[in-house]
Amino acid sequence: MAGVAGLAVGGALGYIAGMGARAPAQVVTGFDDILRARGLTPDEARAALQTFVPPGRPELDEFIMISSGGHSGQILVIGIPSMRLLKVVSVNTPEPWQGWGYGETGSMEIFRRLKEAVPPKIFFGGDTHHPDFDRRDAKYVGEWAFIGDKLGGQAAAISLKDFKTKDVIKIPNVQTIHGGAFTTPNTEYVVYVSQYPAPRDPQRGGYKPGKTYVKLTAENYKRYFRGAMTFLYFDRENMRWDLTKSFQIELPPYVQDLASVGWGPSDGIAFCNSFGTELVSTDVLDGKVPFEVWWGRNEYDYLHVVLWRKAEELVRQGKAEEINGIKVIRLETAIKEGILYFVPEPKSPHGNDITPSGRYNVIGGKLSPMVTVIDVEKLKRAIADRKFAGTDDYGVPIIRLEDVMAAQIEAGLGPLHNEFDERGHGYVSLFIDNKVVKYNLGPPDYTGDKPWTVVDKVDIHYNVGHIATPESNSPDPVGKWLVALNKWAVDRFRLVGPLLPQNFQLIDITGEKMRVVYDMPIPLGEPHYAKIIRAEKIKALDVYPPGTDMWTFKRHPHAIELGQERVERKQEGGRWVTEVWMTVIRSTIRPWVIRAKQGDIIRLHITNVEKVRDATHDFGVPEYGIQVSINPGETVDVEFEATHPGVYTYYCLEFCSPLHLEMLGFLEIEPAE
Ligand code: RUQ
Ligand code: CUA
Repeated sequence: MAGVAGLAVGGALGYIAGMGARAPAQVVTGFDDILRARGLTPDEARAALQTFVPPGRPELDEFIMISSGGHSGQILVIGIPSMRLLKVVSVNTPEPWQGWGYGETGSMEIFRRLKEAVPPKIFFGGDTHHPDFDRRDAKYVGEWAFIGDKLGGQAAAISLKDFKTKDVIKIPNVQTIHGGAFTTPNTEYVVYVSQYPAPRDPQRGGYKPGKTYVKLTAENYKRYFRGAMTFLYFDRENMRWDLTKSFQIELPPYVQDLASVGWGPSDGIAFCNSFGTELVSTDVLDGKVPFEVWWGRNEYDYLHVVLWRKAEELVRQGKAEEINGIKVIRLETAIKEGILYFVPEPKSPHGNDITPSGRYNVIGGKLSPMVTVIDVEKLKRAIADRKFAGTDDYGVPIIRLEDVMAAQIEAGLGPLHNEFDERGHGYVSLFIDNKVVKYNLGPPDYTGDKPWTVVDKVDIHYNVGHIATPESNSPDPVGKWLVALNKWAVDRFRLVGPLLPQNFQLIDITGEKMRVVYDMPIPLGEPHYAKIIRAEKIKALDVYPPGTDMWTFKRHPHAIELGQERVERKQEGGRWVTEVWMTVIRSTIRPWVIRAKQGDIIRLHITNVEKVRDATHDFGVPEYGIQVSINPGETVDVEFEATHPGVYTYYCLEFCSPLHLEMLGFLEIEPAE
């Protein structure tokens, strides 16, 4: 015995000694040693210290960034300045870990409704673009986040109490959307603007997926295709989009692009850019001229100016028609009632963003090196004085750019999006120049002696789209950090194959010179926009109160306590239903045997009776595609049809305890005679 013990000790010592021999200890005593050992410059070391969040100090992430998950159809939650990914919230796409679309009744219901709304094919993808927060007096609140999905033409609402999606809908009468989500100053509505125009039914108007057909000719495009600006009402009590309280404004078939919603001096005004005001021609449709050539012909496109509070009034007066479940203000009505105006803007503009004072809308030129600034005071005056330069082909009044422009700033090539700080600066992303440019605004945002002047530039890597500063596009931004959402990373990360990550770059904007301090790889294509909020505004739950239904935040009608588990087999409308009230707790699923018959509806109500943080259990049924997540305190419903006989081992998928592997049960499905 003694001999064996001796051997073991000798072996262990030998191993340690061997390790020492392979990697001679480099004793690191001070900062300088680390810099030398890692070959870091003092600047790089400073950047590391600015962004580093040591283990156990989560409060050092002062801000939370909610980013579009791009093609994943989801939302990314990122801590700032650490740039650590904290969460992926499933929105438009099924996600197994969160049990989103894998048998849990509420999420299945959302996907069922989306499928019903879009007959050709249920949409399991994504092109999520722009998130926004709920607002009070135009300032971010942080109880809700909203996002739009371009490919799906969908709108989603996410509660920031539990960071779960509560509703996703297909927006009526549109095919794709881009300019959304943008919330109005007190979250009266969430604005979503269509991107590509869709055909309208020549008799009834409106667009129905899988139904509406109009022969594609230049003439029909002009006559029957339309865009739309949608004001969606979100019912925070019921946590559902409510189309009965929403409305839509029909727009000409230009390609509507990014939107913005004003406050303060611009309160009541919603904007969106456009391109493609050339419509389509027979040459385009015959394949002789490509779109990007045809749509570059006009020197100007139109900034759309929509008086949405007035539009709301028109809806109240019954001047909207109900089409496909939403009240629509037809284009003719919008023109006649004076709620829609155009301002010509340098061709193919992109972003338009409101400065903190609410006084200016700053427009990215995309193909023009200019950032064009619209003064809403002048704009309101021009509308009040009916000072127009004519109309477009549909009769929409056009306001002269000279009459409403405050300034043009020569920023550089490819200006896309603007963000702001509280010191009177704007920041614009330059897609072609690969830069972020900082400039002074004008009064009242900036009161110094060099308004509308570029003051700094920094190189980014590479192809920046949106940028984000904390609480920008609100009256209350924080000029501390700027995140550049870069589409290309090229050489910034270790090569992992031809498909490269995107690059979120953190830029310190506190000093006179902007400094890039961090590169964050994003292995999802391609997040468009992100919004950053003061972290203390987010008041997330740590556990749910016992028996909570996440779809109502109320006690679930089928929540039970430990010991109340039961199985009932009964007839319901001519069908057999096996209904089970279950609990999960470390390390037991109760009941651990469920017997049913082939053809039964299996209906489960599973309560996680845990009361401590992080004690989440999962519930999976193999071969039936069931996977749900039950967080501490939560009660979750699962329903599926027992189509195939067999004996199936259901089990918990979270390694929740030492006896996690024993956390299982059997579902016996007896064959039908
Ligand atoms: S827009 S950069 Cu939606 Cu610019 Cu993507
Ligand atoms: Cu519960 Cu593993």
